[in-house]
Amino acid sequence: MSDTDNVVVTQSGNDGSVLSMFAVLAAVGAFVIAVISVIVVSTKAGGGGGDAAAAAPVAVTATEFKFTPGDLAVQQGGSLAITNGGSQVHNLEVKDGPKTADIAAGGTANLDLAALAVGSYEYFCNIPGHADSGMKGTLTISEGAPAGGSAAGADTGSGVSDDAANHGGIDYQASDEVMTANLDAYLAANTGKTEPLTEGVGNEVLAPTSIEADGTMVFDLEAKIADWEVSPGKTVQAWTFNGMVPAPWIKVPENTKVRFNFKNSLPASSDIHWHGLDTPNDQDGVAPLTQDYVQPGDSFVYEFTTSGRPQLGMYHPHNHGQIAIPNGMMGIIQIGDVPVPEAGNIGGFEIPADITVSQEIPMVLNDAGVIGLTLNGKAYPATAAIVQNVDTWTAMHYLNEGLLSHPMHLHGMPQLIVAKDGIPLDQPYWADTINVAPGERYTVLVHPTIENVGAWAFHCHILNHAENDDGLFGMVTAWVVPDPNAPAA
Ligand SMILES: [Cu+2]
Repeated sequence: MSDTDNVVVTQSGNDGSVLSMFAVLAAVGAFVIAVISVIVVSTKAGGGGGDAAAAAPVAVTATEFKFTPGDLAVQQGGSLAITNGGSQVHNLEVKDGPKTADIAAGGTANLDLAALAVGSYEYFCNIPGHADSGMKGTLTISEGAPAGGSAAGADTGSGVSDDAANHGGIDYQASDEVMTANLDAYLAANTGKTEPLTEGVGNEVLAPTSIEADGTMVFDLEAKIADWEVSPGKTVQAWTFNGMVPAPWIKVPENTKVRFNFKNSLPASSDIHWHGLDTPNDQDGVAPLTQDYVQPGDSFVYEFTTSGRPQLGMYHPHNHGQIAIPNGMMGIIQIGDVPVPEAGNIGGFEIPADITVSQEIPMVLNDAGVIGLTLNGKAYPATAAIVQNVDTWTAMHYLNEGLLSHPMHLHGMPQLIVAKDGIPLDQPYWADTINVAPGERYTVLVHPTIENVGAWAFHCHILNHAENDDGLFGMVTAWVVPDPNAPAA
């Protein structure tokens, strides 16, 4: 196997038989939803505080990923009673104003708004990524009792009900209609019937700028802010390498000299850390520990010789990493080829002696910053389907560049884990769900047989990373195994 044999799937749809999958795909419309229930706890306002405020606290509930109600009206001098009805930690911060401490799932907090003058304010959850996922709204402070009063004891005004049949006030039928429309759009784009749903594709393989006489491969990487369309109509100001999210995929052979000309066009100092690669200490890219900051407008040259063994690294800034990485500065750097297991029996499956990897798929996970809950920088329905023919071997490289763990679950076929953090496993093993923690990499092989024909859901199994009130969203895509016996469309 050589690098040139490998095909990077970014948008699929080049396989005519995929079109014949439509019937199967339609039947998959209910994928995931069958196992997902959205748990949203509604609340009424707690009892009033007993202090002399003109009105009792206004109730607001935080869930993944919204506040209910979204628009808050509070009389001047009043307060908020916040309940975390979700499954993650949330908080509530008024922009340039007061904020709560973090509130654990099921917890409550009161927020005194007495310091706020009459006017309109933005408020949000300040956990990274949550505001961008929808946890924000408008707070209006009024002189008298607010019109339509969302005061204590009143209904929240958004149809939220304590009725157990309708947790969180979701209109299930409307939700299904949105989900069906999203699936139709996803399928049409992934079968080439329509243009891609978003502009821009990440993980493009980076060609060397030059290769010097001694074989040194030279690459140019520029850190810069660029527009990035995460999902249809949602374009954000991403922090990028070379304008794409994820960053360009760098593939280099073993035992090879590399040089990276890094230019920093960000408004912040930066660096590049080669996470998981063998480098000399002064090339590890951790300013100011191993090098000076690379200031805005400045450049830095990284040089090292790649390892003599295969490695799967990720590259990202260390300096201001908590902002830069979730906002998009995350990429794969791969040394050598995919490790494949030796012939034999693994967990009851016969592994042949002559495995050829027919395609390599990057799977860069994120959950925060302006990019948010995404696969390869795109949120469903803008995610790319993975298309794999029967009896072939696909390698997938998971890299988690986010702040949370993501149990990545493939329906229908198990995944053979062949490397952890780029290091080949002596004893590869099969799993249908692989929990990828921040910083981790897993390389897996998938091998569908004729029994596996169909379009299979593939998603993060933290339920609210894959579903919201509009059905499937975020970290969801499909793994499509075309029927080799289907007539060409
Ligand atoms: Cu997840």
